[in-house]
Amino acid sequence: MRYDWSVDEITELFALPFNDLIYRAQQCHRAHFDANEVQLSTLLSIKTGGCPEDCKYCPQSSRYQTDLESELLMKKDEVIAAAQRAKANGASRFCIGAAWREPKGRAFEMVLEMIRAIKDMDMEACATLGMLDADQAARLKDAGLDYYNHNLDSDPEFYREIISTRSYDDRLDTLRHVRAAGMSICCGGIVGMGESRRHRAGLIAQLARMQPHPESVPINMLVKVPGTPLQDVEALDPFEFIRTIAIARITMPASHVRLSAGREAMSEEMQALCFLAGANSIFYGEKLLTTDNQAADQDRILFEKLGIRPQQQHTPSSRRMVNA
Ligand code: SAM
Ligand code: DTB
Ligand code: SF4
Repeated sequence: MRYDWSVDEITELFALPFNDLIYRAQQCHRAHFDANEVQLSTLLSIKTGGCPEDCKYCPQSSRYQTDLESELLMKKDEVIAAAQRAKANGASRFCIGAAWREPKGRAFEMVLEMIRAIKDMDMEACATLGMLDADQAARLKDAGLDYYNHNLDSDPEFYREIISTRSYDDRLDTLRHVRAAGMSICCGGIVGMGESRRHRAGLIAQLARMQPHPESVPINMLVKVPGTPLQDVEALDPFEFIRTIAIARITMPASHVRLSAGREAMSEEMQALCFLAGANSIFYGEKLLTTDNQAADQDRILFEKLGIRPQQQHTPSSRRMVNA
């Protein structure tokens, strides 16, 4: 496994003929995974909108006028019911998200209870709650959390054009706390925000230089939400998105690369090319956090056409014993 990828080297991968790039990605993919298996994660926004941060892509920032209604923290019973539905539909991981800069006080305690309840249902649990300190990371681990999602979003240079209220180093600090607490990391970014190819290479280099690599790497295509500053940004060429997936696969060969936000606007053929390029995880269910996702029925039809199987759940009881 390599952890020394340079931005130049990754830029060279971007410049390969498409067929050569996809062939290399398939070879890496097949060396580490069953190429016909895709992991399914279902998202739930447990605290929607009203976020103090200024991420220019995000409908949940209180700074932008979007159609989104802010909501209070969900009740534990509602979260359990949603997790049960996700499990019944075949998802192996349930991921709860909150529009916070960081978790605080009583709300954090309630999230810990939600995580314990999800773990009691024998599902993998993931959360994305903003920045964490070392103590919060340890408490999430103690509650049974398997994965923490915290994205780098872009390379350090382009990042400054997208977010001013939280630094790149703040993000790296949170990721260090997650790792030190013994949780798996889900970390990726967004493309299609008007960044250059060099910036995309810089994002992949940041992720691929993490040692160990993030276990999950979500590659999001920007969902352009009216009212956000990025609402009118020029669309990214679909092949450039597929190349980004392929390069994530080549540079982080044993990680799950997730074809994440933006699937609703992608053709079946484009999604199939993403799977061919090495994507082996998706968000599954009608909604992402606040925007629409491709319907589960359509996913089932697409999987059938492509002969793809959902990845079976890990044996959670053995995992719990490891965590104990
Ligand atoms: N508030 C927490 C934080 O940002 O750390 C957690 C939730 S936040 C919504 C999780 C991630 O969703 C962001 O880091 C970003 O990568 C992704 N995201 C948000 N809005 C998006 C959009 N319009 N298109 C694609 N991805 C988006
Ligand atoms: C990730 O990388 N993408 C997900 C999840 N991690 C939390 C979120 C996508 C959000 C898309 C916009 C929305 O639905 O609000
Ligand atoms: Fe807040 Fe997260 Fe949205 Fe940024 S991405 S505005 S931190 S909810």
